[in-house]
Amino acid sequence: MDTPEQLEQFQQRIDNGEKIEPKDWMPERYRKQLIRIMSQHAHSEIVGMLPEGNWITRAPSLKRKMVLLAKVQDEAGHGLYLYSGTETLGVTRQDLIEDYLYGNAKYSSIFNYPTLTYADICVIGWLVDGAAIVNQTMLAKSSYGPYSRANVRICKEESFHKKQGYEMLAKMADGTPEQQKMAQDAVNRWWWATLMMFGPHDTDSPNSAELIKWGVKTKTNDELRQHFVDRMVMEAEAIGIELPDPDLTYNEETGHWEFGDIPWDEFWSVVKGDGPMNRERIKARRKAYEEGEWVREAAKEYARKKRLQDEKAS
Ligand code: FAQ
Repeated sequence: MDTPEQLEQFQQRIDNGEKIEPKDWMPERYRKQLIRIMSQHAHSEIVGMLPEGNWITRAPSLKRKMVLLAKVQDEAGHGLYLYSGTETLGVTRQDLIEDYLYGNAKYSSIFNYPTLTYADICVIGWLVDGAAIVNQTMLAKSSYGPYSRANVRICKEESFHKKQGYEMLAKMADGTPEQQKMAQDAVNRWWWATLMMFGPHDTDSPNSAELIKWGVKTKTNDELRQHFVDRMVMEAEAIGIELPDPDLTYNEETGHWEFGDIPWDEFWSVVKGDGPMNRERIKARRKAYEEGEWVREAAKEYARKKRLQDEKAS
């Protein structure tokens, strides 16, 4: 049981801006919330390789193929830092992955949409990585040391991802009428789904207040979404792309762009497993996990033999 004194001292550390490290005392609920958010983030990075991986063999040039390969590989790396970070909270990677593949653990709604043309790859870089950076720059200031440090590194890489997506989209938007149409069509399909990545409105977000009190999140879902929209309006305009929202209006008083209603029914349907690609994504991940069993076994055996050898040698 967490005592009131322990909770008070813990809150004091958070309010002083100290980082909490794995061996420090923490409330059980703080540990549980971190496991939830960090593992959801890790699963998202891994499943997020699928929509883009779909286009590696069909990239339009060798240069684009190399960039996309590097990007997808970076996402795998992010998943690995995040699983390692989550393991510092006393859970095993295997349990986390199995909870996601055969249980109830969530991953980001955004990866349950299909990538229909190469313009979708440009838009994932620009919008999806762009949204991820806004969210994860905030998480880089998180109170939990390992999560904060993982996000610092992730954001550096995501920043390259966003730039390559924006550069490709700018080229397409300045290309032939067919390319311009492809670029606009991809933005039209991904815009609302990207706004949903930030999670429900603050009034419908059961976790936000607690996460903010404990410094895991330092901004709310709506604050981050607004920051993202304000940036994207300028970036879209600069390359001649229209955002598919007739209600986008600049409010002189607040200095922010107001936007239309987000289709929340669609969001909750995707979160509950009924999005366009949910079943296909989970099937692909289960197949990879089950077919990789022998690799995990071989790695474990190698580590066991190496440990025995090292013990003998010392
Ligand atoms: N999708 O109370 P809140 C990336 C759930 S990585 C699915 O507001 P919270 C890199 C939420 O879990 C993208 N479920 O929750 C990349 C909760 O359910 P629960 C992933 C969602 O935690 C780029 C319920 O709704 N990033 O893109 C979503 O305070 C390109 C109520 O919500 C992270 O995971 C959603 N969008 O805020 C890779 C960052 N939103 O668990 C490849 C870490 C909400 O109570 C290519 N996570 N839910 O049953 C976070 O920042 C937060 O967890 C939020 C949600 C903001 C996602």
